[in-house]
This record gives sequence, structure tokens and C-alpha cells, in this order.
Amino acid sequence: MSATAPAIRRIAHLDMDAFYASVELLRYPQLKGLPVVIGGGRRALDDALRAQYAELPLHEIPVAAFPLLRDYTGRGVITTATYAARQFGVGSALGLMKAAKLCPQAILLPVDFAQYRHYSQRFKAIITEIAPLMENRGVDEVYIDFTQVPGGQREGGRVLARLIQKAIFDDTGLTCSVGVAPNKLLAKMASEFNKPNGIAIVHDTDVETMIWPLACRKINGIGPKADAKLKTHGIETIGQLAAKDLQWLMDTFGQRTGAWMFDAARGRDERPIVLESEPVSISRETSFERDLHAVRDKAELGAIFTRLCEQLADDLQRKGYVGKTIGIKLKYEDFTAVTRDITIARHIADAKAIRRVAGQCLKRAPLHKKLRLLGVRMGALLSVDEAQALDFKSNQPATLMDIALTAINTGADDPLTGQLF
Ligand code: TTP
Ligand code: MG
Ligand code: MG
Repeated sequence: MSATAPAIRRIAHLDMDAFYASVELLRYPQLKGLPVVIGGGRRALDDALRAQYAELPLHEIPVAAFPLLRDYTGRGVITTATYAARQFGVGSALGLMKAAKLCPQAILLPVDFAQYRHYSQRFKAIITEIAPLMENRGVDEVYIDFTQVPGGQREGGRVLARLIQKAIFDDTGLTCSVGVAPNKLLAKMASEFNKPNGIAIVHDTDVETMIWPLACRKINGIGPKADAKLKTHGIETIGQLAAKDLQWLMDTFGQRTGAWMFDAARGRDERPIVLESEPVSISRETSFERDLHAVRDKAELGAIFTRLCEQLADDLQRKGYVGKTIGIKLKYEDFTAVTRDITIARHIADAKAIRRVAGQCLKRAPLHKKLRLLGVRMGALLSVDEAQALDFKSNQPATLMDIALTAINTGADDPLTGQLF
């Protein structure tokens, strides 16, 4: 491609390979190549294993010590399985006991969401360092706009895809698969073509050969219901869908869906990459182990409330935000809920000030019923820099004296009752 050629729109879809399982294998590399499934609510089993081999590093725990799928009883389902396990026909959403019939020798590990979230944030941070226009699509996948990124046009995007794969692997030890295409619709399909650890490149001119032979279900947006209906009309493949005229599709599926299917079957999709927006609010909430009463459990509730405010303040400070709308959420024993919020004159992020205003909110909420959940929220967020520029005084943190109540919002529900905290 010459330097003056106009950039062609190139969108990538990147999806991590066997994500939860691959993260587990980082801890337990001795399980590499073996059938492993992740699922069930049995963290305890894994803990027991670690306790039993407390003197050994995790990667030296003998393979024979790991729990096997054949010994599982319960109603858990598989979240994901290693590629070695998939050869036996087990995979996401299959019941564990059913899976045990197909692959009894598979090793079963419990889920550890905190760990997956950690790696999710890490691989995404690596991507945005290389290609800043990224759309988050959940824990293990993103869309990336390759169009203007160096290498994003070379070999249809393969050069940049390879670079990103390598950067992620070097940093995390995890592999992913990438599809690069003219748009999100085709990129999403393409990322599956060469899984795991693969790259697939699709151009406009490839739609007939690469896309039309696929089942309609491969279009992200055609779910089981639409697919079943298409089948009743003898439409199995995307090519067969593309053979239908627009009017027939609109008559059969409605104007909007019909028109969308018409375009999708031709590989047309104009959706932009949606960048992560700044958060509107940040909140913390907790459900109680037993329902708590505002009077009888006052001390306990007060402590929980204070801790929530401290956690919220930590979150805000860590992320560099301040806010001026402080809100609370209460859920009662009967599952009804109310919210209250107060907007103050200055932006704040410190725990004591938040606690004070949140306490004012609480005074405005009914407290005669037992509570099952309490939440604290900060809205009207600004970055610390913005707030300092805007908020009239110096950059000193707001003192409690500064907190003049400027607006009070009371949700429509029961009249006020309790006056606690
Ligand atoms: P996927 O990307 O669909 O699957 P995967 O990453 O495990 O495997 P692949 O190589 O085919 O992409 O989902 C990402 C994670 O989301 C997966 O590791 C576990 C979780 N998940 C569930 O918990 N339940 C499900 O039904 C699916 C599909 C995924
Ligand atoms: Mg995946
Ligand atoms: Mg995925």
C-alpha cells in the first residue's frame, strides 16, 4: 500500500482463547494440555487442595491431586473448558454431571472471577497502549479500530493483529484470536475462524466465499428463535439468507429486523466503535447476611454504612474522581427499595464528608422495615482536575463546613419515618 492511499476501514474483533480456563492454567501450568473444565460452586475443594499442599508452590501440586469431573455431584454448569476438553464435546453451559459422562477424567476447577477480571483489565490495557480506539465487549473480548493505527492496513490488518497477540502473550501468557474485517459484524465472525491463537482476515470481496457458507446463527444478532424461524423457510446458511429479497424479509421479520438481516447477509454493518465513556456514578453496596433493623441493629448498620462510605471514597480517589451528588439505596426485607440523594455545593471524595451527607440521605428514608441491603453512590462526577478548575475555592478538600446542601431529592414512596444515624 502506498503512503498516500486512503485508509480503508479495518475493524478487529479480539477474543481470548478459553479465557477462564487459560487464566487457571497460569496458576497451574502442570495442567497444560489436559482436559480441564471450569465451573461449579466448589471453591472449597480447590482450597482444600491448596491447604493439603501448603508447603508446595501451586505449580508443583501433583496433577493426580486435582479433583476430577467424575467425582462431581450437583447442578453446576461449565463456564468454559480447555481445548483439550472440548475434543470430548464438553463446553460452556453444559451441566457438569452431563459433562462427566463425556469426559470423566477432566480436571474440575472452580471459578475465580476476581482473577479473570484482573487479567481482563490487563489485556485491555495492553491493547489500548497500541491501538487507542477500543470498544469493550465483556470480560474477554473487544473491538479495535485498526484503520489509522500503524500496521493496521498491512496485510489487511494481520501485521497489527500479530503484534497485539504477541504483546498480550508476552505480558500475560494468554493467547487470543483476532478477526480483522471492514466492520464489526464480519470481524466478530472472523475471530472464530482460526481459534485458538489464530488470525483471520476478511475483505468485502470475501463475503461470498467466506461468509455465505456459514450457518445463519454465526451472525451476531441472529439468536435461536430467529434461526428456528429461518429454518422453517428452508434458510440454513447466510448465503441462502442473502438470496431472499428485502420485502420478503421485512414482511416475515418486521421492517427493522428484516432490513438489518438483508444488510447482515451481505456483510454490511456501519456501527461505530463505541469507546468507554466516563462513569456517570460510582457506587458501593452490600447485602447483609441477615436482615438488619435500623433501631435494634443500629451499631452494626452504622459500622457497615461507614465502611461503605470509606470504600466509596477509596474508589473515587483511586480513579481520580470527585462528585457532588451523594445517594443511598435501601432494600427492605420485602424486596422493595428506595433511593435518596442530596447534591451539595462542592465536589468531594473524602470518606467523612460522604458519610455525613449520606447520613442526611438516610434520615429522609423510611426505616421501620428491616433492611437487607444498603448502598452508597456518588454521582455528578468530575475528574479531580476538572473539579479544581470549576470549584471556586482552592484545591483543598472540602471541609464539613463547606458542605452546604443545595438540593435534596426524595424518591416517591412511603412518607418519612425513622430518624437515625
Ligand atoms: P467465550 O469467549 O465465549 O469462550 P472462551 O473464551 O472460554 O473460549 P473461546 O476460545 O471459544 O473464546 O467466553 C469467555 C468467558 O466467559 C469464558 O471463558 C467463560 C465465560 N462464559 C461463561 O461463564 N458461560 C458461558 O456460557 C460462556 C459462553 C462463557
Ligand atoms: Mg473467548
Ligand atoms: Mg468471548
